[in-house]
Amino acid sequence: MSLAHDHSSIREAAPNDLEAFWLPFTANRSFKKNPRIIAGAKDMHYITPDGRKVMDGTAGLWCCNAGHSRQPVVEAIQKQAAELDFAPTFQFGHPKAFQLASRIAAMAPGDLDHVFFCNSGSEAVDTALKIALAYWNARGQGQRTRLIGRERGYHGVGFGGISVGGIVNNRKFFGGLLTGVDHLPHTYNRAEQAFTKGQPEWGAHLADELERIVQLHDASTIAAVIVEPMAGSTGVLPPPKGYLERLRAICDKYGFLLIFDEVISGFGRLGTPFAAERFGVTPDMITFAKAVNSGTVPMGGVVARKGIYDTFMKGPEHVIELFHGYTYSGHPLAAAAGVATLDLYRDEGLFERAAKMEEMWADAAMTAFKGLPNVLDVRTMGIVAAIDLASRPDAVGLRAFEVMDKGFRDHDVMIRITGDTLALSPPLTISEDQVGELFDKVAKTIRAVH
Ligand code: PXG
Repeated sequence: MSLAHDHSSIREAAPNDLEAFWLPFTANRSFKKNPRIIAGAKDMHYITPDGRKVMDGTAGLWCCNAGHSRQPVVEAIQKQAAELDFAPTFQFGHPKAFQLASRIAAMAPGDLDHVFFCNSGSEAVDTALKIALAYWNARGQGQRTRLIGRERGYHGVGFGGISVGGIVNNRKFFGGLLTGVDHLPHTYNRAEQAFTKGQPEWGAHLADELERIVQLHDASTIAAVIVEPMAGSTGVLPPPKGYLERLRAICDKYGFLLIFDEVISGFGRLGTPFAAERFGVTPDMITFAKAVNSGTVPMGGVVARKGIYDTFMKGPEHVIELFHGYTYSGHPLAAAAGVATLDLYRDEGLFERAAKMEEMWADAAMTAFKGLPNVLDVRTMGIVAAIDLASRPDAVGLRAFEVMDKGFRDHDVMIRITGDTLALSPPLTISEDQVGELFDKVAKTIRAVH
């Protein structure tokens, strides 16, 4: 192949051909007929190729908690790329990964003191599940292999995550999944909970279903229970009052490890560093990703309690204690972005700001959306709001899809959807005026879609 030919094929292929990129979790054919392209971002806004400012109602995908393209984070990434682009963390280390781990451990409650890095929420979940299994092995209880998840749970898209997860479409096409998994029931009941701000009163008893699962499988076979403290992806389900406490108590009774998947709830989304702190329930492991560096460079991780880490730290000292890790675990760019982002969160008091704004956010959401056409429920928690729309009988998901599409094209707002639920989770830098503007745009869009 001649060089000239090479060049022309590159020219032909880029930048206007949308075919090659198979978009994730996207209706590809519809998108490619009429794409929604984003070319830039700054603070609270995305910018389209024709220069239109679109308000980011979703912090990207729940990740840009500090707002977009913040100067200190941009500079930290640039500086790191010039100084140390990559270094292995298998048998070597570099300063930023240690720094970031210490910072995260300090933010996590109790003796959640050790941080294992990976590159996404999905990897974080697989890592936590593997640590749980290996932990019981190390303790001579290798028969504890069962993993308990929850209906409607989202734990990413790895085989471990979809196995313990409870989103039907994420599971049903992908074969037999992990064996030895069982599920708690989800906690949503519209008749009991509709239009609740924060934690619903009804539903704590659903944690007792773990006792039923114990009766079926026996406690000696169960390694860990994993839940999102506030279910996010399924459409935002705050935990019923007392639910997480009961789950913790039952796990303690039988010795199960309790894993909180905080990929969405971590880093200020609920007004505290982790949801564990907000709910006053300390899990044995926390998974995180997304907002650890405000979504700038792929990164995820697991924070484990001291007792878990210590269990592995035995035997000959030259022998690897946990046979697990990723080439990019603790990648320098991701770690540098993480340290700079945590500085921003601290210096701007963004978590405290979110906590203070929560009441106003919740009141404004109820005022803006309750009573609009097709709205069946509104839920809020931290700086998160979800709006359930009635499904069209012949096309589940289409009404929300049209709201998302119209919001972007006609009302300059980015909205996230799952089924017929709209989810809002803007950067934590949002001002009170911008909350009003955001809800106004979304309400107008809901009214415009029939
Ligand atoms: N756990 C939880 C609780 C999540 O919310 C993951 C794991 C997986 O993370 P990665 O980085 O592998 O995607 C997630 C991801 C949405 C939405 O709109 C939510 C996620 C991702 C994309 C969209 O609800 N959550």
